[in-house]
Amino acid sequence: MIYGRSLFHIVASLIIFHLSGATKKGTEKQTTSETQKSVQCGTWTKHAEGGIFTSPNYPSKYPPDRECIYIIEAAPRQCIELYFDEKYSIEPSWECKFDHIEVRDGPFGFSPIIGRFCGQQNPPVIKSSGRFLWIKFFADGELESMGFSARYNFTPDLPTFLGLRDAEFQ
Ligand SMILES: [Ca+2]
Repeated sequence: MIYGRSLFHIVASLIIFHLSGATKKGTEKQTTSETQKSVQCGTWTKHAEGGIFTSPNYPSKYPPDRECIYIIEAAPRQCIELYFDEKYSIEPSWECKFDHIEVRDGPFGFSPIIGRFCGQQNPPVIKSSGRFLWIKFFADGELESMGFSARYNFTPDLPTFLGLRDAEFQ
């Protein structure tokens, strides 16, 4: 009798486990067809004094199905420094395949990738090698979180405090 009951319990657990597995698979399927569904958002920004941009609704939860592209442009001979606020949370997932931020060193979605970020720990300070940073925020169809706030400012692209460095470039 006891054996039968615990067997029932195990079977029930397996069914629940299977169901939650199926839900995640459903999410994955949705992710592949995300491009038609996602709402576009984001900005192209080049305020000389720097600025701030955030995920939609920050610090409240971002909505599902979003793809925001932020492009930061510095003046000639300037680079960009990007800082993420500690109040940061993006749905964690293996290799950030669900919600994520992607940062690229250039003006395009095919520029060299600097990093892909999600989870509870805000990304480290990011520096561009040139005048542009391309940043994408992506949210899939379920499980939303607080999102991010990022601050950027511009710095000269050559370290002027090092005479030695200047000599290298001549
Ligand atoms: Ca999500």
